[in-house]
Amino acid sequence: MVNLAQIPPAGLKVVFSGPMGAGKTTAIRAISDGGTLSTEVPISGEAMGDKVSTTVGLDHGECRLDDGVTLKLFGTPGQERFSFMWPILGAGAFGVIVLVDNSQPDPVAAVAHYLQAFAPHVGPRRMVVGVGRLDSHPQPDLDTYCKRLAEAGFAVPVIDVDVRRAADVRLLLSVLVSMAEVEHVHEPQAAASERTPTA
Ligand SMILES: Nc1nc2c(ncn2[C@@H]2O[C@H](COP(=O)(O)OP(=O)(O)OP(=O)(O)O)[C@@H](O)[C@H]2O)c(=O)[nH]1
Ligand SMILES: [Mg+2]
Repeated sequence: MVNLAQIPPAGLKVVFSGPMGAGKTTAIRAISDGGTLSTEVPISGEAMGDKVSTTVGLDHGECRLDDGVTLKLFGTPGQERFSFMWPILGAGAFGVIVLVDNSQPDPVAAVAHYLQAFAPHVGPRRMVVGVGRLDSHPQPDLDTYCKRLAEAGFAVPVIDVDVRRAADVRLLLSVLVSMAEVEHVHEPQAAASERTPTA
């Protein structure tokens, strides 16, 4: 795991992003240890299944991984008209989790769009992708994601998730934190000089 001595007492800031309805708010609610902050308003257009509200500011929650690492979780709005919030929330982040709903049109392109937007804040090795609804919508499959994202310059882990389940969200977060340890082992100089972000 990540070097605990380098983690600031306030914890590591992790951002959940991805398109509208991908499950950012759901994921933060599923995993947070205490209460969460949400900025939801009713969806003005057609409802998306059982989803009746959308984030217009941010989500916030906090959780502690099994190894004691505290994570401060921030969710972005998915709608492009609120994209001004993305760099605000991405600033100083340790890592980013991009969620996507596989039932939506061209979800791989959507993921690439969000990876592109957040890479300047965290670098390509601090991002993980969670794909939802693969059970009901198996295409594109995870291999297709990995191949197309690698072609776009993003060699990131891509994981099958149901963000309503805390265990799945915990897995995404654990993989993200573990990636920092890989950096640490293989790039000691880079790891030593990297920032130790807080919220
Ligand atoms: N059936 C099914 N529903 C899911 C799954 N994952 C998430 N959902 C549902 O999808 C919806 C996701 O909504 P939100 O969590 O509000 O999505 P969001 O990404 O925060 O959306 P915005 O804030 O509008 O950008 C919720 O109603 C979840 O219950 C899944 O794997 N299967
Ligand atoms: Mg939301």
